Amino acid sequence: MTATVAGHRTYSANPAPAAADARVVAWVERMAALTQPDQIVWCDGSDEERQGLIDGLVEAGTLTQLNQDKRPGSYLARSHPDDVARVESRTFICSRDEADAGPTNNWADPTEMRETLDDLFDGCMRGRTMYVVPFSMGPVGSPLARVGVQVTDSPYVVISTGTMTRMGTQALRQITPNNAWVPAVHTVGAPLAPGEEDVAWPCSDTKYIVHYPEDREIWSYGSAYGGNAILAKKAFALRIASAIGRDEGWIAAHMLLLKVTNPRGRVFHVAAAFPSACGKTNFAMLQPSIPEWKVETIGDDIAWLAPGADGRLRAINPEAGFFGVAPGTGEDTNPVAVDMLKRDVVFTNVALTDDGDVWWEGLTEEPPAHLTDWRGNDWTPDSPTPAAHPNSRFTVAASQCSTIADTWDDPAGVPIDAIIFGGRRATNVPLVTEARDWEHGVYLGATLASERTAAAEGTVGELRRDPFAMLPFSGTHMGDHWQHWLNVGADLDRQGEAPAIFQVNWFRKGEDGKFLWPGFAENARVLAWILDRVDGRASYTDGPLGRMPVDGSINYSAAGMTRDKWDALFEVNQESLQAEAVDTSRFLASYGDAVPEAVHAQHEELLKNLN
Ligand code: GTP
Ligand code: SPV
Ligand code: MN
Repeated sequence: MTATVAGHRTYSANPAPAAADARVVAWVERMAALTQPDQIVWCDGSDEERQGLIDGLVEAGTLTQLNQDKRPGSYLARSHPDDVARVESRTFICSRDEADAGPTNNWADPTEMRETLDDLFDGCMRGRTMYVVPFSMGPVGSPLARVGVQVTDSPYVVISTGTMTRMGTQALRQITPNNAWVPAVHTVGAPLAPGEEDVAWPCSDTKYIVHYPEDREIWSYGSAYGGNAILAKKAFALRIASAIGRDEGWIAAHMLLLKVTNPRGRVFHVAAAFPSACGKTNFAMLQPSIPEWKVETIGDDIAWLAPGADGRLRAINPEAGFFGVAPGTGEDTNPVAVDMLKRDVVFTNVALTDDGDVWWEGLTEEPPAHLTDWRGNDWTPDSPTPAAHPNSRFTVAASQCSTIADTWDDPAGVPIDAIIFGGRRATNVPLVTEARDWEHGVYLGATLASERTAAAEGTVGELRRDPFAMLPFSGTHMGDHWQHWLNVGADLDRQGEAPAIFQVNWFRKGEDGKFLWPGFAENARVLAWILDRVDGRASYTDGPLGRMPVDGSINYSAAGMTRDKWDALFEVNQESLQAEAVDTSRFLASYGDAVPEAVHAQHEELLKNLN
């Protein structure tokens, strides 16, 4: 059956499944009338549906099937060379009041933005199929889970969302007349004229990733890459969720989640916030160099933290898969990931070997003699550019991870014992410090800084503030986000259940410009100290930046470290810390009166400690 819509295009009438809530059906019809796709497909999340989409993508040239003996069920996608990472400059928080977006977000008036987008989306899906993709963030039916529906004209985005979320009919059934759901509209922004040949990676030079925090609504135009397009992830689970969480008393965090069992059998759960491409996936899949400690994976990118009925902070991983950075993933750095990527993976922008397998910088020490690079060009080890794009990624189901914890999808979440903040810091920040209390911990999170990576546009290596590793992901004023952390912590504290907070830095460099700390598996020694602190077993010494391990409480020589290097990792350089504190004063001033009193007080305390 076809129906006539705006203009003179026709499309199959909305074939909504019986499970669909009337509001969803009406919204899909409105979106179809605006974007004018040739047809509408409601996704059920079945294996057959996924395979059908993949077959279509192979035919369209978007995906290349890899050598099925080497990588069964796996495919390579090559994006348009200008569509390779998140675009922070085109990401908008359109709160009604500009002050609610804060100084760190791009803001636009929601009424004006809606007009702009209505024009832009008018007919944007012509010649394409609109997929309706219902999804649950968090275990289906969990009180901590939230649901959304994305419409998209990108089958690549559909299969990615299928891996990254609980997608399909089960999620759709969660939307009933009285509960909230998040609508997300996505287009690659490349309508096809009748008979026009498609390209392998349709996208547009014009890009908008727009959030309406009060309406809990997302609109994205022009990109098919990662967080720009898989709207369940950063747009929903962080930006919109941070606004929902602020109103409902829970926290959306850019954090990995770990389950750790100590040698005495005590189980801990840890949440850690590191900025993009700063080691969350690595830490989430840590294989401890101290084998008496067991580390299991719960999540690698996003955590939703909610105070539980028992007074403890509980966490779920709202995702169901990993969209991980490929370069740097090798047997030495992340053997769990290497093993996880043996089958059923979609790789994007990595290099192709001559025998139909994948390669990226860091997978093996020796690069193959010949490759096809991420742009599809011949590549040899002499080539001046990397074979894989620095932000090339793998998309894989969490269930494929050999270290996934049996509780990773517990609908009740897991209780958090320790919170860690970390960044890429060549100087100043010690290997590990413990905050004196929750307010000091919030100060460490609020003033977090890190060197930029390839995960978004911008100059790699440039130091910038990335409070709570949420700079690109907050749907609220960042100052409100800090206050929210303080409020949640104060409640936990009253019940004596506030998790301890720590700061780590795997990336401090020596005078030779090399990393001082071996990192990766050896990070387990730091994690063990952290959890021994929580367990009341490890001693500390007070420093101006917080509590540090006493001599002998971390066996650094077993990690191959010299005494000199170890001391350098904890060096407190008064002069350069004072310079950083001056910068922090400026940073806090840029937030005006939105800085919580407790954050100011912590800053004053640091200034005092440094004198
Ligand atoms: P997003 O998915 O972008 O949010 O990032 P992520 O934090 O999950 O990033 P990921 O774990 O993929 O970070 C990868 C980068 O961090 C690679 O360049 C790794 O080599 C580097 N890395 C991870 N752990 C360590 C470590 O302990 N030491 C050093 N030196 N580098 C590390
Ligand atoms: C990040 O940039 O922090 C990511 C990748 O996790 S993306 O989903 O593209 O935002
Ligand atoms: Mn991330």
